[in-house]
Amino acid sequence: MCGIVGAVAARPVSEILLEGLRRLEYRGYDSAGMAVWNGEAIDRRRATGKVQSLADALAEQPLPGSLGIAHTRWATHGKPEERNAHPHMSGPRLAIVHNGIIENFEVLKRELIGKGFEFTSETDTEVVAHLICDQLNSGVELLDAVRNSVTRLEGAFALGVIEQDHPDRLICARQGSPLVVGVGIGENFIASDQLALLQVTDRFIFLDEGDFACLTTDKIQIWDKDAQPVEREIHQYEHGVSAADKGEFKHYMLKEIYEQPTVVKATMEGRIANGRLLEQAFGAGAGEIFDKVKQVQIVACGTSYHAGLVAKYWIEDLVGIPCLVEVASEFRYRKVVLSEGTLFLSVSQSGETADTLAALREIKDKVLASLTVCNVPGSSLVRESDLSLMTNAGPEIGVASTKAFTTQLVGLLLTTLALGRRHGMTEEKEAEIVAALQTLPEKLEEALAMDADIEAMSAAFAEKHHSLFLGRGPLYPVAMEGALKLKEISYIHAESYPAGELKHGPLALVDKDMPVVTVAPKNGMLDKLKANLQEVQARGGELFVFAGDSDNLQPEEGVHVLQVPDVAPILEAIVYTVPLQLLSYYVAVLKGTDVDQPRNLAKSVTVE
Ligand code: HGA
Repeated sequence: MCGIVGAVAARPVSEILLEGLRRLEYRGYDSAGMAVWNGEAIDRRRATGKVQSLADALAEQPLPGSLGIAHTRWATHGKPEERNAHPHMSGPRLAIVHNGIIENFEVLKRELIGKGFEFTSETDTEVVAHLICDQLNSGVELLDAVRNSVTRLEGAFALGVIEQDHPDRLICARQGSPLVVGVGIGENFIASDQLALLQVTDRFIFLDEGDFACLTTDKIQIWDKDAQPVEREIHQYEHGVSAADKGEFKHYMLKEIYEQPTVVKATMEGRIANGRLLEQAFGAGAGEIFDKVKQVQIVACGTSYHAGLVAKYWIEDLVGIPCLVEVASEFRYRKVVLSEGTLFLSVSQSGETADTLAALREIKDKVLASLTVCNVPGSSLVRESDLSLMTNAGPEIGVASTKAFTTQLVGLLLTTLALGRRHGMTEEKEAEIVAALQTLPEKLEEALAMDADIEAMSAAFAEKHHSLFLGRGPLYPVAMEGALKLKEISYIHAESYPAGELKHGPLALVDKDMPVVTVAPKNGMLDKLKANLQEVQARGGELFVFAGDSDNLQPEEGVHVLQVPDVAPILEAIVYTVPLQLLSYYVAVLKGTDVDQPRNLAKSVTVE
């Protein structure tokens, strides 16, 4: 979602910047722009729509010069119009690009208007340009002017700044939004991610939270959040894998499973600052809407429906308001009765899922507001919903959804926090969940380290025709998702049940040919779950347990136990998904099915 590129070089930079923007297009955006120092002044071009529209504008009126910044915008404050596109300028003097949200922009804007600054856009970003200019006007040196201004900002930002009296400097800062420095020879760059700069360098510095940097053609100076000069390590880019390239992986699905630590981080970036959720990440006016919500109706299909079911546990537990979840193909065709104050929440990878979209169109006028948690900015669901939260998973090529699911869960947990804040969740609770979320990338890495053990375990499934997946609480939808993955790519019949339902029917199916997979974290339900497992064992069923407390669940004849990393309870549903994804992947590989394009299935279900 949206992106920044910047360059300071001895050669013209506009082509480099344009190529960088093209490489960031996959993130989604609604307009693009560029500003370059042309030797006499800072000149700027902006265009709504595709980067190609900007390229056309540049072909007509080029931007020569060797210092520049460029941006693809996904609007949070102000419509996607040319006057709101970045870069934003303060007079002719200074241009900036910004990725993120300035939460206190209204206060700052009033102050700056009071000082005589004129605003030409509706964005939050423009305040940053004028704040810096205000400092410069009172004689503060450029670096200090940027630094002083940044300390006044609340929210999330990655910033690139150029100024006419210092045409040799590219200044940048980050807090909560991604920004990397690309290290060149006699030239240096900034960008929202490495992919944007691979045409000019393969050496990168990852800025830390609160870092501030000044780049010239031959020097990179960095200061940390306490304004202390710091040296940051230069990393060689090694992956050679682009978003739509399998790289070293045998299948897209495996690559996408392995991308999860990175993409869940991307889902949180720009949405969390100083240990708190940024409510405005959902769109303008989100807070006022969340205030009035009395009930949530989630509508989705397939994997996204499972994500919605997990969210129901979170919302009812942590927000304390009712949450209903339904598959879109049912919801759209029946007479639904919704109480006053309903927030319609759609979940979709593509944002084009036909049934979900039809459900939104059907219900839009009968609900308080609509929100979508979606992976494709600019998609129909995003355009037609009042509020949206992008999952930032990047392109998902494998038909069986993996990283889209875990990033949806992160998006839904952020939604839970946003609702919770307006419905009595304490700041401590919010901070506790945010802190847990920040450990998630690392916990997912640990779960991925189970790979070899799961591959070994998969042999037991290759010859089977049926299987059962069990879970309790929010882990029940995780079991549903595990069963769906196995069905989709290995064509083994898999059913999921809340473990407590076993004795009400499915136990009749259990025998030695029915593997039973269980997700069993270390929580209050473990003892109950153990009793359920004994029911299976007593009927000769073979058990495969992904356990949080393997000391308490010992392997024995017919019982296989794999230890899952110890995680905060709120993260269990996300982390326990990973071993189930790996299990279905390895079973499918053993069976020799078409993992990435399973028979009869399509990626984005845009038809009914
Ligand atoms: N809040 C700013 C920047 C949003 C963003 O990161 N877009 O790329 C705006 O609405 O312009």
